[in-house]
Amino acid sequence: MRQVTSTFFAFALITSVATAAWAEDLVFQDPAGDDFGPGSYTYPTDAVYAKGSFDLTGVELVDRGSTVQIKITVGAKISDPWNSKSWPEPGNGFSLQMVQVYIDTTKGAGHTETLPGINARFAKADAWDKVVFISPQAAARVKREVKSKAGDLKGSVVIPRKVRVRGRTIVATVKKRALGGAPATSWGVQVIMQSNEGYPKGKDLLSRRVNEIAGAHRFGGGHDYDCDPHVLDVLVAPAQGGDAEKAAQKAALSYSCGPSGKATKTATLPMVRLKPSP
Ligand SMILES: [Ca+2]
Ligand SMILES: [Ca+2]
Repeated sequence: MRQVTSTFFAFALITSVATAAWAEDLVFQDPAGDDFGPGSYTYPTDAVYAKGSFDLTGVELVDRGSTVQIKITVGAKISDPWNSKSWPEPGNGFSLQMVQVYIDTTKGAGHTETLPGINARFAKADAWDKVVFISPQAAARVKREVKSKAGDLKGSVVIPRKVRVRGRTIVATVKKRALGGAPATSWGVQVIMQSNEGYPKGKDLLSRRVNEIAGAHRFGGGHDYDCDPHVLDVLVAPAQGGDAEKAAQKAALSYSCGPSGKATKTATLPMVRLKPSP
């Protein structure tokens, strides 16, 4: 019996060491100056949209035991010009940004469509299993919006337990269980930089539109129909922030619109993997 017990403990020890070695923090970088979507997008004209606010520069997924911290860093101090704490459902201390973190945890499973309002997709080999929705809006409001606009995906949408701001970084805390496990280098990750829209149009999920001409609260340089990706900045491989990643982003987000305003080519987002999956 003693031998069985000690064998069991030896096994448990090996297993926990192996798990600890496997659980790695994931760190991605993105170049500055590519907050232009497919290359042509411009910020809304209202002065609150400060330069660099939608320019993703870094993403980290950090293992904190029972939770995972997701840190999103941009090229400007995170501000709260619309005083989110005073909203009817008090917000998270910032106003402008909204970020969707798509994660491919399980090879061969998952969704290829993005959340409503984004107008982009993933290839089948890059299908995602979870998306973390990081917004200044109260969790209860996000939950309602997801239920009414993306009901078929709601089991795959993770709403953080806590979202806060530190300088140029938004820090979202999610339950590790909700992601299906600890961050692993075999995961594919893609991060969409968008803008929080408290009065979304149609089926848009709290996202801001990109039009042909920028408006006070509309991005410009895109298309007035839904054939253009409503995405300001994304990650591309190798996610080390090199200049070549700007060109790779333009290629990934390229799209075309038919005469009726329907996409003849939909922007296809790559999953970024730190280590190729086996
Ligand atoms: Ca960037
Ligand atoms: Ca980028």
